[in-house]
Amino acid sequence: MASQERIIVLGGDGFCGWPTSLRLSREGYDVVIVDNLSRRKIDVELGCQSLTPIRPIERRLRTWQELTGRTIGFHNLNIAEDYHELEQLIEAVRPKAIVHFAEQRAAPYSMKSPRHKRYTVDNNINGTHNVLCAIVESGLDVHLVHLGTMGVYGYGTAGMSIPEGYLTVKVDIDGVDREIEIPYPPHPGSIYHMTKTLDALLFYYYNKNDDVRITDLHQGVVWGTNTEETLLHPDLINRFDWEGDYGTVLNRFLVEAAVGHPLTVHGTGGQTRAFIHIRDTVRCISLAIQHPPARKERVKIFNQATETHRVRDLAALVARLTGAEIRHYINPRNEAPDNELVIHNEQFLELGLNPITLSEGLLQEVIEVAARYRDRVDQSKIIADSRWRADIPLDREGRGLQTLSPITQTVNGH
Ligand code: NAD
Ligand code: USQ
Repeated sequence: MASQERIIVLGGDGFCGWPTSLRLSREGYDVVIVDNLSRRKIDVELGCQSLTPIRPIERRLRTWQELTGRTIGFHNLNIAEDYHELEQLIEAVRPKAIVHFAEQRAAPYSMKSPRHKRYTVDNNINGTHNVLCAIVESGLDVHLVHLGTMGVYGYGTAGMSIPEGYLTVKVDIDGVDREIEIPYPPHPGSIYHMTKTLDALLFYYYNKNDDVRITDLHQGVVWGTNTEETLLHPDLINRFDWEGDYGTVLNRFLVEAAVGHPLTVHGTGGQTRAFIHIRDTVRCISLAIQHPPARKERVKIFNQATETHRVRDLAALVARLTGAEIRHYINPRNEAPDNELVIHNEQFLELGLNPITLSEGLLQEVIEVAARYRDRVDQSKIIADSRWRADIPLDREGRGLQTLSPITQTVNGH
């Protein structure tokens, strides 16, 4: 890597952005974080806190500087609103790449109310558009690396493997069969996921019209909490979401087990999702920065996920490791009760990613973190109370598998 290469990390105070910023700094990049700390404010709105005691950003950065001698810059900007400041920052920093994590990322939060739907759309779409527009206005050749989601594809695969972004289809052109590649048809399952499909259209346009070099990482559900760098000092600890809106499924099950709450399986637990450990998230982003698309190359899309699991299998695994009770709740979401999911992810493997897969060692590590901080969990915030439609009843107790199927069918129409 050439010395003095700079990277701007948008959303660098968040769950994926913080460990990525540390990793990139350690690799020798000059890192500048932009974050409006909205995620910390949402904790206040929801009346809960990260399982782990995260420090203020200023203290995080001071401790990193004391430990490593490396400085990470910080700018408190709202990328969805502070366009002029963002554009000036890009011109001043002249980054090799911008890594874009700065979006409202919880599907349940995006479905809570009309206000939350509108906030998620305004924040995510304006933010992404401002970044693209500012790159073009700066006149610089900046590689944009965006964190997207596997959820843009939906989770129904019609019996095939989900390709990395582009689908090969056969069409009849003037009576001759031709194969063409088209962007995979979007099939979002929440307002949040929908914003990621709209982001993809913005990328398509700015890549086509302005030759902006873009990598879109379609990431699966992230689990785990620590990376090599966040383990260096307690001040560097990563955030860990567990409550009903932001907590993701496997991390939630591990916290629920630690506090003696039943594991909250939504519906039958037949949903299959793609997963990645946070340590592979940071590796993948580093690899994506090292392998930018060529100028005028189309948007490069990677599936950033290393394995797939069915929700009820994850619950069974956590129950076996911890003795936790499994309980089935009416699914608050409008999603298929069962799905198969097979994905392609060869591009990162070819670049040298050696994937971390679900192992008892790594699960134990998270179980230990959960046990250490379990007093910080307010159990009344565990059940997901955001529902995809007003006619889905809120289930605080868990109805049991016997009564579940008819209720799910009536409510969700599946
Ligand atoms: P997070 O909420 O922990 O971090 C997002 C950060 O962006 C926060 O620090 C927040 O304050 C900041 N931010 C939000 N809007 C902003 C704005 N307008 N201006 C400036 N800063 C803003 O989320 P995360 O889990 O780190 O996710 C990061 C990205 O990765 C998201 O785009 C998400 O869609 C994607 N992703 C996450 C997961 C996961 O399981 N966590 C999985 C797949 C994809
Ligand atoms: N689920 C449960 N019980 C729970 C929580 C979730 O059964 O207590 C189920 C959900 O109903 C869903 C599945 O587990 O079927 C995954 O839910 P999740 O909350 O772990 O993940 P999701 O809402 O899809 O969103 C997360 C991140 C998001 C990212 C996405 C990747 O919050 O930012 O985009 O994972 S993906 O799922 O591949 O689209």
